[in-house]
Amino acid sequence: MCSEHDLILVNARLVSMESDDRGYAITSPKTVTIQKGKIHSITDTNSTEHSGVQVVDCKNKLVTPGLIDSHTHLVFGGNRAEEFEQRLKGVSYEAIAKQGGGILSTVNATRKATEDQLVENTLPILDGLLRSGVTSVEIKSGYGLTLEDELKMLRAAKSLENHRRIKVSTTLLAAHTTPTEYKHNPDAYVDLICQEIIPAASELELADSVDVFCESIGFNIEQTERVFATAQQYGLKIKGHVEQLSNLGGAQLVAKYKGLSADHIEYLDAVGVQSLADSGSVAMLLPGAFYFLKETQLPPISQLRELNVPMAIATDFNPGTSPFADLTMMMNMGCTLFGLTPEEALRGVTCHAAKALGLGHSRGQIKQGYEADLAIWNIAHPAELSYQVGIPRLSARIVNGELCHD
Ligand code: DI6
Ligand code: FE
Repeated sequence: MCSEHDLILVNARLVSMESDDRGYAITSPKTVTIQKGKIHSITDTNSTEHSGVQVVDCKNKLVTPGLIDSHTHLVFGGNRAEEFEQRLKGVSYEAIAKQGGGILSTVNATRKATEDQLVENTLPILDGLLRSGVTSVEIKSGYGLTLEDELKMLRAAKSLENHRRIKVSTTLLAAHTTPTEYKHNPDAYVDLICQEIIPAASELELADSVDVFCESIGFNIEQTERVFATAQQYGLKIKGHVEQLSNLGGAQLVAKYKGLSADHIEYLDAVGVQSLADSGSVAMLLPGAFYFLKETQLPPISQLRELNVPMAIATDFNPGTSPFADLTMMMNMGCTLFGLTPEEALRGVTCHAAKALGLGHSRGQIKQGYEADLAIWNIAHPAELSYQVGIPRLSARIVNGELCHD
């Protein structure tokens, strides 16, 4: 875990993302004092005279909460460039999966890799995210699909905190797909998940949440519910890959278990939207996968908006459907492809993303008592974060009160 620091920011124009109804509410230049990694005070004085503590003069730059990438599959072996080639010759993602390619080819490469090799493979991808202002990232397992390999992935994910200034939340996604050895008996694989993998991940404190790919090429509703019920028994939080390629009613199941988020949700219907509104779960939008798979079914943004369902945006970085390690690019896609406003996009990678990780009380806003995870930007208006792509706009990140020039 990152150590906790004292720091003082002066002349910081804050975009705190504190309240949902005040727009960006950009402040006049403020002084932010940080003690032991937490925001201690926010005041109007902007003297640079502070003895004994590192002072950063933000020179009236905009400061947002550090961005939170709340849905990724960052750790895996190999890559899938050849499958990309195949898909462009007309073979569908589902057809490739059915032929044993797709996720299963990454499973083979991931099983062969050591924990250290997985970390090595991940660091360049993580560096891409850091350059887009990310200070917290969620990382799922799901390419190991044995007890040992799933735990290896989770350990690799957690150990990234020892290599970079980043906070990692881990999610056990053993129910990503049925491994070949259980092809003829997927229920027995669900038994393994419930009887061995979830208990071990919980006992070793390697996972914060449990996720299931609830889909025709993943797990059906009954199997998904068995995994959710077991996760709940072990005190783990619940997330679901639901209604991505079809509508199986997975979002309602997430809602039934008071899950943190229902993710993808292109095929979410009105009943599903209502269930998320009732349960307080976050709607996780993943425009990278939508774009890369050339999907046409749009998530029901206006209904989600109408019922005030918090919407998060994440990269879904993975080797098959979203090879994009830039969270601000996802903000752009959230706006251009899904019709979000840039303000909604910023909420989607700050306060709502924190909520999707169960961390809304401590991250994703610039607020007294919150963790001092911030991003300082060379921009004049917050909408620029969603507007232009490929221009390095980040001036610096702050993680736990520590200034990082990556
Ligand atoms: N949905 C996705 O888009 C990713 N996983 C999932 O459940 C795809 C993962 C992959 O193709 O490797
Ligand atoms: Fe995903």
